[in-house]
Amino acid sequence: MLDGCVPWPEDVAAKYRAAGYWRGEPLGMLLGRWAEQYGEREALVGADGCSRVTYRALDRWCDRLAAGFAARGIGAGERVLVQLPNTPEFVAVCFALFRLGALPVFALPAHRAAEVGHLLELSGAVAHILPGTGTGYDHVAAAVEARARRARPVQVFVAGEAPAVLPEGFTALADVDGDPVAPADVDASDVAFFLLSGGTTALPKLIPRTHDDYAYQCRVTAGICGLDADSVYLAVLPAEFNFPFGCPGILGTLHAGGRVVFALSPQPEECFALIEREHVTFTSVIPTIVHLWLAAAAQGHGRDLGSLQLLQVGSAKLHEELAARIGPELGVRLQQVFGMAEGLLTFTRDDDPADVVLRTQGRPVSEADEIRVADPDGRPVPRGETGELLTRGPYTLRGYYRAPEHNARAFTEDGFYRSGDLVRLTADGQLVVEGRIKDVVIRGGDKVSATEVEGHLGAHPDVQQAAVVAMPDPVWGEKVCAYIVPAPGRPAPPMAALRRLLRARGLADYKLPDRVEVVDAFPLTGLNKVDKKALAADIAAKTAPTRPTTAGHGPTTDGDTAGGGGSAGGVTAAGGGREEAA
Ligand code: OOB
Repeated sequence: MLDGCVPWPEDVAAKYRAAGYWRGEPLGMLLGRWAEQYGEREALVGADGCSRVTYRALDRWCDRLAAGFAARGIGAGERVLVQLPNTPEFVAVCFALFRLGALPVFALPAHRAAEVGHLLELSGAVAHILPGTGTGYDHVAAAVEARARRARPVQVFVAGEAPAVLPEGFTALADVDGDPVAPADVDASDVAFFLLSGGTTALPKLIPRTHDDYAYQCRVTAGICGLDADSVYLAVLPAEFNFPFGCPGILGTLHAGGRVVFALSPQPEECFALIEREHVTFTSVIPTIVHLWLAAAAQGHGRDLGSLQLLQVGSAKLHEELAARIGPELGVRLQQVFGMAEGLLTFTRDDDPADVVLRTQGRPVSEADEIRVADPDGRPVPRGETGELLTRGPYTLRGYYRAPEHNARAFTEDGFYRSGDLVRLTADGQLVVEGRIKDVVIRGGDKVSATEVEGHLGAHPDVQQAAVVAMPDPVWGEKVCAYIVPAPGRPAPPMAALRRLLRARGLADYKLPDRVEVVDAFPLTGLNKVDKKALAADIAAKTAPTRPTTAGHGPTTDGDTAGGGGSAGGVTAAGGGREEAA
């Protein structure tokens, strides 16, 4: 296995192979098989409806792209940062790299210089594939600037519409082409790509996913969702995210011979038009998008959504009241999905009673998934009681990439991953998410590490100390609230200034504080740590619809309301925000 990754113990791996979970089939080879099976059927459709790619064409496209990458020195074991919008090109790039045994490292299009720089560094990537013009952010200009500062320059490939003249070291993805070469000898038990962790640490960790484990995940979830060649999947969430990529999402649909349609934004105008035009049968979204779509449905959108059968909702807690509106108001079957880039997935099932679908996050997708609900000492709690979710199984990692110290804390000695989620199991084994102990804000579906944002806020000269907590929000579930203790004798910086600072430091927009609270001192726990629970309770009380505000100097919004943008393609459900100039 790739250096820096933690393999499953040999006896466990042998068990997964014997049970048929791991079949020794590399993902690049699977595409070849799908092309033989499904030939001239359509595999991918771009949002504009003009780019339509059959299985056979996709197979050829990947071969030529792989040859072009190989000619530019990209080979087996090398890492490539992939940061692309939802387009057919994204899939072609992934499979071209899989065929070479090169490893995509998935970044979100919303990521900026700070995240991109860290990921290039941590992964040791030799190349970065990024979007051209028309995405609302100049990724090319940012890459030019970053290149000047970087000790080790990487090749840059520009997808979509590339500027007419590209700087030295930049290549238009459209020019990457070559006559197919013999595919690399890829071991399916080795790493195929890296997903990003939803970060408890200041900087995201890389999650190695193997060909074997991911192929299994796609197959098993496609089976549960009943996918077949008539399935049409709408990729609404950013494709680099585990949920749309393979739960069953894009890869699960291709495995079944169905069609994948790409949406460039989660806005109902775009998505409903695509559902109608392409007869979409299923999609996966976050609760914030459910809010958006229900609001549009209530207003009457004039689109025929009759083809849509299944709506998977996950990545953040779906409240029962919202869940209950999905069937009646959108005319689709709801499936709750709890998941993590690290592995474990739980789904509610087609034949579950309404109660289970509306109130639980379902049960594991694999009979080999092991779940332990543990107390703070790691001892299992009795069934029905809440504790931390620990898990291991045939598609759950055994260690983050190049992170031995963190791994020692994040995994038990017997290989269970400590998720940081607080859950309970119902009498019939359904998982219910009750909260979390990890220091993460789940904004829409985006995971924001409190530690990361606190570090950047602390860089402001007028900030003595910062603490970031989740603030309840009716549409986003949670938003980012920063508590600030100003430097002695200094005025508290206004929120707009803090947001500008974080942006200038290259942080993705979805991590910027939505609200800033100024206090003289932080409440402390018995162990003299900042009592974040107390801060979270304070902001919850202040933002509760009926209760008056309490302590503190109050928010420093000074007329500046944070925008609603999320990485989920610019969800603006919370709307009504005026954004300060960048
Ligand atoms: C998905 O993956 P990540 O890696 O972005 O985030 C994982 C975390 C979980 O540990 C949990 O804290 C939270 O997101 N989460 C949920 C949830 N699904 C995920 N919290 C409450 N309810 C849910 N249904 O978010 C992800 C990956 C694959 C499929 C679906 C979601």
